[in-house]
Amino acid sequence: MKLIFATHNQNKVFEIKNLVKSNIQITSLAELNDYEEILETGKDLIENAILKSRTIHHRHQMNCFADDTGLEVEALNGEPGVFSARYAGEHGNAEKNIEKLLQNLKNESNRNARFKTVISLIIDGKELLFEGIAEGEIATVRSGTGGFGYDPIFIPKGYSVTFAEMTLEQKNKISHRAIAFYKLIDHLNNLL
Ligand code: ITT
Repeated sequence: MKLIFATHNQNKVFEIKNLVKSNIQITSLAELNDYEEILETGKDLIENAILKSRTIHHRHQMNCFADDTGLEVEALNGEPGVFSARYAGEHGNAEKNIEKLLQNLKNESNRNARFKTVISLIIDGKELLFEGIAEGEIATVRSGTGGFGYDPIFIPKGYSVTFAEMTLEQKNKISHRAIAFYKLIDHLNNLL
């Protein structure tokens, strides 16, 4: 089975390709030479995930899925949430996004946060949604060089290290994206 992963974020492609077995072939937009921007104008993660999957399905007429992910911080009433990629203004500038988040949480003792991923799958004309959540805390300083985005400041619940200090295999056992993606895989396995 072939599926396009509707993302321009190569870190996400890397994570997901590491999770799949050989019965599913994931094609990235880069492999299709598709670098055209997909507007993320939805009001929440669900709307944005659907926007991305529908755009790419329309463009390539192939089964596909998209992931929209947000970091929800309790003390900031769920911010940055749907604005996670452009929290500090510029899309995908992880360094500045982390800086702004740490600044906004300065002197805050409630560091509870969670990553939420919504995956929108379009398969044989049907649309389905899958969700994955990873609970955790925001560290006071950055640690680690692995992963991407907010990983250097996110400590998953039950651990004392950040996602960025874990190997890809460790992050993929517990991450929001992996949890949502395993639900998608389960669904596909039932179809096969
Ligand atoms: P696409 O829309 O092309 O998929 P994107 O990077 O814009 O790529 P999102 O809209 O889902 O992706 O933005 C979510 C942002 O949240 C992303 O830019 C990262 O900074 C961050 N993020 C997403 N997944 C993450 C993860 O597993 N670990 C750390 N940060 C993550």
